[in-house]
Amino acid sequence: SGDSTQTIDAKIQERIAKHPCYSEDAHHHYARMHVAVAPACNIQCNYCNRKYDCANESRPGVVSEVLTPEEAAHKALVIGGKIPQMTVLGIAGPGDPLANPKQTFRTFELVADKAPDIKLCLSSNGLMLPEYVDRIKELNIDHVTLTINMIDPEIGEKIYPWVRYNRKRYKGVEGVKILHEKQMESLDALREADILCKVNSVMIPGINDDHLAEVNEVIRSKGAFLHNIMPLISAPEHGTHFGLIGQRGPTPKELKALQDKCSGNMKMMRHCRQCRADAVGLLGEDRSQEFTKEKFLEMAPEYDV
Ligand code: CLF
Repeated sequence: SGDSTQTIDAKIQERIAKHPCYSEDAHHHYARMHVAVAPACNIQCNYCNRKYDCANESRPGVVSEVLTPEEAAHKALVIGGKIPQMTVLGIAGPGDPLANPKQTFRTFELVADKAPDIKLCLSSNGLMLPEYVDRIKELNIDHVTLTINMIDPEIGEKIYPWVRYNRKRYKGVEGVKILHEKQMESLDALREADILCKVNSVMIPGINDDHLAEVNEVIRSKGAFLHNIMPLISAPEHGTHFGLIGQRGPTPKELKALQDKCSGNMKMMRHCRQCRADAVGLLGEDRSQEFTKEKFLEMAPEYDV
């Protein structure tokens, strides 16, 4: 594809070399683990059924079991010791990690203290990110994913029925404008802090499919490193609202056409597996059942730097 012809600065190359989502090469060799410590969410997405993950996308299966920071750190250290290719700890849900800042940052602190070589990765809608960017930098969280599905509040209104900000719920376009402003501020803040920012966008046919190329332009101009356009997964059994009213996901061909259209502008991620908030293993491999709470609490962390 056209993506591979783009050269990446050697220093950045080093920062992404062991991150399975940021580097396509790395995903064959390196694994990620998610810990589900963040139950609350501050926005409502029409396409979301709150089983979500890095993408705030809905996936089939059981709802992730929410852990305390202490349990999550224990789990991360157990898994880090057992799976040698484990390089990244991500916090991605099941709500928005920055709507649960105490749990999210405490978990990262506990793990960084014992396993400083594990890379920390955070996924958020960006609503609260400007407030926490200093904390993110201090904790050496070098990878942040923002889920950005629109830059036009009128399109956003079809995706987000409400946004809760500073303890107040804003409905419709009023809420979406706040979300949009905060997402743009987040891109700027991450660029200024030199934190590698990936943007995830969910392609929703008839809603934002024609709009995501503009999103791509804007995030590129604001210094995002990578764009991951993912398909809406809509099936009524996943409980998605759009699924229930007949909203379809894009066909693989439609998705690829959009990714190709954007690939001239910036690097596109094409190997995303839309994982769950408690996924463990190589992308596309789910070993979470080996590390359920019942099981990992019985295992001793054998983490060895
Ligand atoms: Fe997890 Fe997300 Fe970090 Fe990766 S997932 S928090 S950036 S370590 Fe990766 Fe999963 Fe796709 Fe996300 S394959 S859904 S892009």
